[in-house]
Amino acid sequence: MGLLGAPKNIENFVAGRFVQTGKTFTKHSPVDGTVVGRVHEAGQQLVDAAVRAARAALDGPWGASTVPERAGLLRRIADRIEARFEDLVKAEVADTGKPLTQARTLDVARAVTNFRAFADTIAAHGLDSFITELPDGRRALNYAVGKPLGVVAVIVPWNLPLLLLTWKVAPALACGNAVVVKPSEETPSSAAVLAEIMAEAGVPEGVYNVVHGFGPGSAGEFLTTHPGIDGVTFTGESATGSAIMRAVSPRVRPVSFELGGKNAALVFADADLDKAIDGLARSTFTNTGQVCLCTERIYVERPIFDDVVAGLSAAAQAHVPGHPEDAKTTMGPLISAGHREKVQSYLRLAEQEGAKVVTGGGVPLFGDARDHGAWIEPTLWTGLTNSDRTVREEVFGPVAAIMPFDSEEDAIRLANDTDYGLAAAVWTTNLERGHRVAQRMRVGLSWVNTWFLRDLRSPFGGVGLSGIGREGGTHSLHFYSQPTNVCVHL
Ligand code: NAD
Ligand code: 6OD
Repeated sequence: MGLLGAPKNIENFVAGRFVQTGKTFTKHSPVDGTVVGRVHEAGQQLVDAAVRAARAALDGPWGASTVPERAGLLRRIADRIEARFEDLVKAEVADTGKPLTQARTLDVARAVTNFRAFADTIAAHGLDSFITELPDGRRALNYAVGKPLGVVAVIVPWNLPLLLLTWKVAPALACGNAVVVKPSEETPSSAAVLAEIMAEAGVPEGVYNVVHGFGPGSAGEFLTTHPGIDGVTFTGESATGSAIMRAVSPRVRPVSFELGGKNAALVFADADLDKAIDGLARSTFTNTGQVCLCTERIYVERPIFDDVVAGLSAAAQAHVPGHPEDAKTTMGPLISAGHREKVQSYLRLAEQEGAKVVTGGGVPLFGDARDHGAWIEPTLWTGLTNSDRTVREEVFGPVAAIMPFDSEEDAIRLANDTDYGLAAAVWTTNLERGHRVAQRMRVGLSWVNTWFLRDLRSPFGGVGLSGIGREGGTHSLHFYSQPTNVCVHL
C-alpha cells in the first residue's frame, strides 16, 4: 500500500474531463519505495487535444471574461483549495515524502495565497496611459490594453509541486489565459487534485488542462514543440530551460524561466550569530535542500568561521529524518533514488576534491522499510574553494560548503563568482553594509538577515544560468498578457 493510502490512478485532465491513456508509469514513494500511483502518460494526441481544448476555451466565453469575473474565480479557487486542504496535503506528501507539517504550512498554504494574491493584483491593475504632445502641436492619448498571451504551457518541477504550479497558473488565469500544465513525472498527484478543485470552483472547460509524462520524447517535448502554444513558463533545471528554448525557438514564443541556483550566504563577523545560524540552517536544509533558493555556498568572515561551522553542524545533527506523519520529523527524503544517486556523486566528488566532511556524508539507516527510500544525511564541508566543481555545480540536496573570507570585497567577489545568479543572503548587523552588499550581489533576489521571506508583489527570478524574466505581482502580468497600444488623436 502506498504512503497515506492505496496507490492512486493519476489521470490527465483535458477539456474538463479526466482522461486515461493506454500507457502508465509507476510513481514510488521516496519514503520507502512503495507504489504511490499509476500515472497515465499523455502521448502526442492527448497533448494536442489539451492544446486544442485550451484554444477553444479562449475562443469561447472565457476569452471575453472580465477582470472582476476572473478575480472572483481566483478567489473561489482559493476557497476550494482551503476546503480540500488535506487532500492536497496528502497528495503532496505521498509524492515527495516531505513532513506533513511543511506541506501544510508552506506548500498548500502558498497555493491558497497564490490565488488570492493574483486576484488582488489583477483587480488593482490599471491601464498604462499617457498624453502625447509632439513639437508640431499634435496631441494624442496613448493607452495599452492587456490581452491574454493565449495558450500557456506551464512546466514545473517536483520540489514544491503545488506551490510552483499555482504560482504560475494563478497569474495566467488572472490575465485570461488557458493553460496546459505538465507537472513533474515525480509529483503528478497535486495537479490532478487541483483539476477537481478547478471544476468545483467553476473554471470553464479547457481553461485548466493537465498532461502527465516526462520531458524528451514525452509530454514535455510534445507540449513545447506544439505549434498551438503561445508561450512557455517553466521552472526547473538550467539544462532543461536550454532544451525548451531550442524547442520553442522555431516559432519564436516568449519564455519565462526560473532555473537552477548555487546560492551564496555571506556571514559577517558583526552578524547576530544565533539568528545567522538559525537562518543558515533553514536556508541549507529546508525541504531537504531541494529549494532553488537554498544556500549551497556559505562564506564566513574568518574570526567567526569556527563558530559558524560548529553552530550549523549542531543544527544539521539536530534534524530528525522520519515518516512524514510523525510530528517529530523535521527532514524528509530526497525526491527519488535517482536524485539521491546524483547527490551521492557530489558527496564522493567533494571528498576527491579534498573536502573535510564536518557532518553527514552518508545515508541514514532505519532498519525498516525506509531503507528502501531515498534518504540522505544533511552534510557540511569545509576545505573547498570556488575552483572546485562541488562549489560551482548545483547539487540540490541538504549540503553546503563553508568557506572563509577576509574582507567585504573578498566576500562579494567570491559570492558573485558563479555561472548562476538566483539568490543571496547577507547576515550582518551593520545596516549600511547589509544594503551595500545585497545590492552588489549578481542575483535576482537578495535577502538581508532573513531567507525565503516572500512578498508576492516583488519580482522573482534569476540572472545568468538561473533564468530569464521575472514573475510576481505586476511582473507576472507583463509575461502573461500582451499589451495592445491604442493611440487616439486628440
Ligand atoms: P527538470 O528540469 O528536470 O524538470 C522540470 C520539468 O521539466 C519536469 O516537469 C520535467 O518533466 C520537464 N522536462 C524535462 N525535460 C524536458 C524537456 N526537454 N522538454 C520539456 N519539459 C521537460 O527539473 P527538476 O529536476 O524537476 O527540478 C529541480 C530543478 O529545478 C533544480 O535545478 C532547481 O534549482 C530548479 N528549480 C528552480 C526554481 C526557481 O524558481 N528558479 C524553483 C524550483 C526548482
Ligand atoms: O516563492 C516563490 O514564489 C517561488 N517561486 C519559490 C521558488 C522556490 C524554488 O524551489
